[in-house]
Formats: sequence, structure tokens, C-alpha cells
Amino acid sequence: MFEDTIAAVSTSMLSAGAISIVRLSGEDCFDVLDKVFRCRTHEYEGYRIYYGHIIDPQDQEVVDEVLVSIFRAPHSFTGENMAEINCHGGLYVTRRILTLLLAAGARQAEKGEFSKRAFLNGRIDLTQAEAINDLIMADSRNNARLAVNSLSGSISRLLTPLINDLEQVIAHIEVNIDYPEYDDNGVITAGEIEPLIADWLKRCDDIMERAESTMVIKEGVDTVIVGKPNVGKSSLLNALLAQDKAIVSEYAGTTRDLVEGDIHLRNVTLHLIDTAGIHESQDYVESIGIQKSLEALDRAQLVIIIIDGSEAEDKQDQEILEMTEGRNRIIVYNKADIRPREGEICVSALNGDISQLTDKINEMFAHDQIALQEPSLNNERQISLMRQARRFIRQAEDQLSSGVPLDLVSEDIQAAYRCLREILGQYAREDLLDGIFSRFCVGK
Ligand SMILES: Nc1nc2c(ncn2[C@@H]2O[C@H](COP(=O)(O)OP(=O)(O)OP(=O)(O)O)[C@@H](O)[C@H]2O)c(=O)[nH]1
Ligand SMILES: [Mg+2]
Repeated sequence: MFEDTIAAVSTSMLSAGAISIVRLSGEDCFDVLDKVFRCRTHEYEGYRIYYGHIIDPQDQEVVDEVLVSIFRAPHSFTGENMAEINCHGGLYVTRRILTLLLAAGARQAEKGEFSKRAFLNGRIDLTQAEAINDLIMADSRNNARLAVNSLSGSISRLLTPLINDLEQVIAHIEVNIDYPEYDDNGVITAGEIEPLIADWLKRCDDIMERAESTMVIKEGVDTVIVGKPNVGKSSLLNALLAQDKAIVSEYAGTTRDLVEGDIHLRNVTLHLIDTAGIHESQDYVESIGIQKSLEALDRAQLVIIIIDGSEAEDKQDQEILEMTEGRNRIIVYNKADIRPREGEICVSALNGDISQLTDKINEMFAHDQIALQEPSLNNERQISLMRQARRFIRQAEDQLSSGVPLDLVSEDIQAAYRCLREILGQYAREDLLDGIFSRFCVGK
């Protein structure tokens, strides 16, 4: 438990709203509240809402008419005594109430401090704390679903069986070494550990594979639209974004800068980049644009190649096809309104008739969607710890097969065990926690 009582405005302070919430947490939270809250009682019960007025204790001026929700330790978000003041959402009133609470003995909360207390008081694990922030920041249905899934503690349920299995083997080896006379459990041998390690590696691989799919859905896919000049790249970008973002003209060489936009499809979010048409150009500015196109092409995770379907393919189209051979790509024939093609992905960017392309993209990422229903690691911190854990288990496997004694093998297993527990924050260091929680909003 922490000494001081913290306070913060938990709702957005960017503009006035109907209601704001000012939050208090800490052992002495109700004493602080009493100094500014005029209510028919000061015997607050948990899970009750109290009606009353916020007053300025200096001159008894009524500041606002409010409802205060009471949560008593340990049955609150932070695990401490908490009060949430629902006041009117004017910026002045909200700020004034916070100021009065600070004058009454509370301390302004740091970013993420409520969640940090919830974590340190054992109410949530670190992956759940991360999920709270992810849910607040989620800008798509997929990301919100992902966050809600982890909020329930699904990552802990995913990892705990593996952590427990490692723990058992570590304990068994330790007992054999420290108490050789104590052999109720028998002596565990290298031959018994080998198949266990193979099974752990398989489980790590499954978790990593799913995490990769999850990251595709969470982070979106860097997608570049390329093709020779005038095939309709900018028109396609505009059609996908349903917005007139890039300049379209009948002149070849219209686009020179990279034009970007995000689109949320059913199964995936794309970060789209429209590029300058790729060809041999004598124009100085256009060739810089083409250079940028080629760099964007290099970085992209998905390449959409556009060919003007109303004409025969030429050498320039061929070159672009060869350049992107082996890449994750979709070949699209545009201007289907002039000449549709059988058996190819055909669109008319001009008419906004692009469903064959969006269907194809959704189909490509349908598999990754499955990751959303299952618990999954979903950020770099978690994934890199998982990668380290896997490396230590692999190392244990190598050691074992080259006949290294079990007490040394056990050290690698222990290192893996620590990495897995650190994902849940069970070994988290203070500076690491500060880094994680400082990305939160104040009041969360
Ligand atoms: N008929 C028809 N015309 C199209 C279609 N898509 C684009 N166009 C026309 O093709 C011309 C070139 O379109 P843009 O979208 O500017 O082509 P681009 O590939 O971005 O061209 P650059 O930026 O110069 O490389 C314009 O006149 C568009 O109106 C289509 O589906 N059908
Ligand atoms: Mg263009």
C-alpha cells in the first residue's frame, strides 16, 4: 500500500463535456473527500453512489452538485480506497475540484499511476495494465477486441501452464541436487527432460506464430501502390480511402511525392502509400519521386501492382513485375470500365469499383483474424521476452544433448522461466515499470 492519496481528472480535458470524473485513490482518500464534499453522511459504504455538493472549505462556496461513487479497499480498481467524483464537465469546474482536492491533501497523480497501483497491489498483471492503455488508444474494432481480450487476463492464462511446467522441472532438479537423500520424487534424468523441452519449444513456437498474426492486425500492414505512370495508382488510393487525397490527372507523371493514408478493411488495416509512376524519367524532380517510390517499395510488407487493363502490357509493366517477383504482392488490372479481364483482379478506380481487390486483401489476412479470438502476446515487450525465453530453452536443449550436468542445464531453464514471468510483470524492475506506465493518460 502507498502512503499518499492521489487525485486526477480521468476524463478528457481537451474540451467541455456534460460530465467529468475526478478520481481519488489512497488509504486516506475518504478523509480528503470529506474536506470538500458536503453530503448527508460521511459513513461511506463501498459500491454506493452519494449525492452532495463540492464546497470550497475556505468560504463554504458551493462549487458543484455531484455524485460520488465509493469503492472500499480491496474492492476497487487500484485495490485501495477510491472515490470517483462525477461532476459537471466544464473545464473550469473540473479543474477547480481537482485543485480543492490537492489543497485538501491529495497529490496530483502521475501518468498511469492508478493502473500502476492496481498492478503493484496485485489487482492486475502487467499485460492487463498494457491492455487498458491499448483499449484507450484503440482506433479500430480489431484493436479494441484485442485489448478487451487481454484485459481479462488471457495472456496470464496462456503462459501460466508453461511457467508452471518449467517451475516443476526446476524444482525437481534443485531438490535432487540439494537433498540427494530426499528421493521420494525419484531422480529426474536427462532422458526424461529431453521430451519435455521439445514440447516447451513447440509451445513457444505456437505462441510466437500467433503473436506475429496479432501484430499484423494490431499494427497494420505497410502497403505500397506501384505501377508505370498513368495506370491509375492515385485514383486507386482515392477509391480505397473514399477521399480525394492524391491529385489525379490525365498527364503521366502527376504524382511525385509519396501520398499516404490508412484504411481499415474488415480483416486488416493498411497503411497505404501512393507513389510516382516508375519509368525512365529525364525530369529532375520526377526522378527524385521515382527514387522515393523505389525506397517505399523496398520497405513495404505488401505491394499492390497496377497495370492499365485497357491496354496491352508493355516492357515497363514487365519490369515492375520482375522487380517485385517473390514479394508479397497483388496484381491488379485497372480501368475495367473500358476493358474487363477474365480471371484477373479487375477494378475501376474511376468508378470506385474495387471490391475484387478489397475481397482479395481480406482473404489474404483472414488467417491472421483467427489470432483475435485466441489469447495472444501483442506488443514488442512481450514478444521480445518470449523470444529470449525460447532462446534459453533452445540453449538448455543443446546443453542437455552434449551431456552438460543437469544443474547447469537448470540455469538456462531458470532464465527462460524468469523471462516468461517478466511478461506478466512478475519480475518487473522499477525503471521498466516507469517506462510502461508513463505512456498512459493521467487519471488512468
Ligand atoms: N477509364 C478509367 N480511367 C481511369 C481509371 N483510373 C484512373 N483513370 C484515369 O487515368 C488517368 C491517370 O490516373 P492517375 O490516378 O492520376 O494515375 P497514376 O497512376 O497515379 O499516374 P501518375 O501519378 O502520373 O503515375 C486519369 O485521367 C484518370 O482519370 C479507371 O478505372 N478507368
Ligand atoms: Mg499518381
